[in-house]
Order: sequence, then structure tokens, then C-alpha cells
Amino acid sequence: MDIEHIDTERVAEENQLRLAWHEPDLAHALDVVGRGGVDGRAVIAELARFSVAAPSWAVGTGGTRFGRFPIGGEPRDTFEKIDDIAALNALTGANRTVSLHVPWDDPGLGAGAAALRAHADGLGIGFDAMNSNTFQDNPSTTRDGALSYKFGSLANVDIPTREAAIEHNGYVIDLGVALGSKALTVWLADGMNHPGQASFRGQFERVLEGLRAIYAHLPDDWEMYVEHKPYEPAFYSSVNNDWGSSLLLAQGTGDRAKCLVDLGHHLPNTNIEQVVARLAMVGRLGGFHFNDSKYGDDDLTVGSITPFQLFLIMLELLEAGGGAMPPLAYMIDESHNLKDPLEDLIQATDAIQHALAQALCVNRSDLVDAQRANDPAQAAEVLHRGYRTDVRPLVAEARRRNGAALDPLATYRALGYRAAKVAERGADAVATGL
Ligand code: LRH
Ligand code: MN
Repeated sequence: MDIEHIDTERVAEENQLRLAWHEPDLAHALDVVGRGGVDGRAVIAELARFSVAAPSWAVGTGGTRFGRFPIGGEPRDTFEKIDDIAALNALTGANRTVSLHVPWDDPGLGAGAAALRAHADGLGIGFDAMNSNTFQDNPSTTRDGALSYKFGSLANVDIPTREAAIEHNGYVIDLGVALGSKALTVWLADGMNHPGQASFRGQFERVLEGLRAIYAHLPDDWEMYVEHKPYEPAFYSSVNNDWGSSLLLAQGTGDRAKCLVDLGHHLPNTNIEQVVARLAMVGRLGGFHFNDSKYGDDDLTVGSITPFQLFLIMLELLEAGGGAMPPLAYMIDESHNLKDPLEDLIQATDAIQHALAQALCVNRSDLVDAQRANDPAQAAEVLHRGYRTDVRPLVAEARRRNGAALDPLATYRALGYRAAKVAERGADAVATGL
């Protein structure tokens, strides 16, 4: 029987079917981890504490310029997106917030925002960092089409265009305040396609001036994240192209301006875990957009291409947090071109939980000893002991403790959620987003 809402009761029933092997697996995993000098129960507790926001723009199918293949039963508005994210969270126990993208998800100030907040509250979903959008010409952000972001937004030589971009970000902050969010993410498509098209310095200074104007609108208990990206849609230069530019922008904007690291926004062979270590070291690491990629900003399932890099990034985060995950804005940013979006988000969250569990299974004092002894072979042994630990029972147990599923994807399929949504919303329902 296909169900419209996934509740803890149905999940517990599905868990009951799996307990017979989960408990011995868990006992064994705790024993193996314990022999490595790591407290497995502390690992489970830290896993259960962790949560990563789901992107409102990726609850439907994504596409490329070559095509998009809707899956059916997609959320038709932001309320239905929250329903799907609540279903996701009921299965993973680790997607307790949503990151909204405006204007793709704009309930409007006043009654609209209040209604959406009440709906999300009722489903136990909070609002994470808000995302503005000055990379497309939407009537609500371009003074009803009176201007365009074709040649940039904050970097544009045209003052009214820059002002409209600043105003839009101000509106997104006001909306976030009404929804209970505490942060704004600013990703800019601004840059050049052709050498000489604009001044590197001029574009940078205009962006910095714009970010400062947006920051002036930021409530005192909010943070602002600037997100760097080397290219696309600008194919010669992006204004905020790498962690260096991003750090300069954050430091030039204000104390609560920080850098957001989207894993797909780095040129091939970039040492992203070192970028994370640097930004954390200077207190300017604000958050993440987790995904994976083989070539460019492919927005593929987290941990599906470079799982060891994800593990090393988790190690740097635990280093920055003194053995626990630091309080940053953790979010997923993917585009689901082939898989059911909810199945992809389940697997993405699972991959993040696994990488965190493996990193928590690294004996940190053994690692420091090996580093102090200039013993790279021993250091590698210590890392691999954590990375090669079968942490699946620990992750499953953390989910179970959060009232979620031991096996979220199998449970999702067993409950027939997608079929129920196709019946409810229609086979041709398509969500807003990328
Ligand atoms: C840009 C980006 C940014 C979002 C968008 C949906 O590539 O990563 O974070 O605004 O994707
Ligand atoms: Mn991103």
C-alpha cells in the first residue's frame, strides 16, 4: 500500500524486519572500533547529532542544456517540497532543515511566510541558509524586466542593476527572518566570457561594495556566506573564482561574512581538504554544499566519485571542531538528472554520514604521534584503519536512535512514496529549480 506521508511508525515496522541482523552487526562494529582505541558509542552519538540541509531546488529532477527527464509526482510548490523533505528526514533522521532558493521558492512576506513556517514547523523541518538568485532574470528581481543580469549583478557597471541585486538580497534576508533562518548564501554568476570584456579589479570592487551593502542589512545574529566557483556560466573568469577571492571578499565585507565551500566548485586536482583547513584556521569557514564531480560542477551524488576526499574533508572538520563537527552550515547541493531525487538525497546523506563515521573512527592521538614521528607509513595506517572500518552498523544505529530507518532507501521503496505522489500530484508535475 503506497503511503502519502512517511511516519516513524511505518519506519519502525520496517526496522523491526532488520533488527535480527542489525544488533549482532552493531556489537561487532563496536568491538572492532573499540580495539582501535575509539569509543564507538561516542561515534554513534556524534552521528546522531549531525544534520545536513536539503536543497529546495533539488527535490525535483534536474537537467542540463541538453535535456531534462521529469520523474513524475514532483512537488508542485514549496509546501510540497517541505513534505518531501520531511519524508526524507523521516528516513534519514539527518535532514532536519531545508535551504530555500529565492525566487524559485518564495512564499512572500507576511501571511505567506507565516503559513510556510507553520507548515514546516508541523513537520519538524527548520530553515537553513537562504539563497538569493541574481544569475537569472526573474521579474521579481529585475524590476519587472526593466533591467537584466546578463552582464552581471553586483559586478555590473550599471548602477540600477547593482542596486536591484542588493535589494533582492535584502528581500531574501527579510524572508529568511520571517522563516527563522540565520544565514544568507550569495553565489554570483558574475564574470567574463571574453578577455578584456571587463576590468578584473573593477568587477571585484563593485562586488565587494555590493556585499557590504547587503551585509549592512544583515541581522546581528545572522551570517553571510560567499560561494566561490571558477567557471560556468562565465567561461573566461568568475569574479569569486576561488577560495582566495572568496576569503578577500569575506574579510572585506564583515566579521560575520564567511566562505561557503561547494565541493564541485574547484578545478581538477584542487586539494579541497587543504582549502577547508585554511578557511577554518582563519575562522572564515561558514558552510558547505556537498556533492561530487568527475569533471566540472557536475552536482552528482555526494561520495559517489571521490569518497576518500570526502573522508579527508571530514577529518579536517573534526580537527577544526576539536574532535566534533563544528557548528557550520552543512547543505547538499546536487542536480538529480537520472535518479529519483529523494533516493539521491537519501544516498547523499548516507554518504556524508559514512564519511563522518569513518573520520570519527580515526584514532586522533595515534595520528598525531605518527605526524610527530615523521612516520608517513604509520600515519597512513591510522587513516586507513578508520577509512576501512565497516561503519554501516554505526550509521544505521545513529539513524535508529533518531527514529529513522536502518535502511532508508529500501524503506523508501517498500513504502511506495513515489507512486503515491505520482497518484496525488500527477505524472507531469515538475518542481521549480535547476
Ligand atoms: C552554483 C550553485 C549555487 C546555487 C546553485 C543552485 O553552481 O552551486 O550554490 O545557487 O548552484
Ligand atoms: Mn552550490
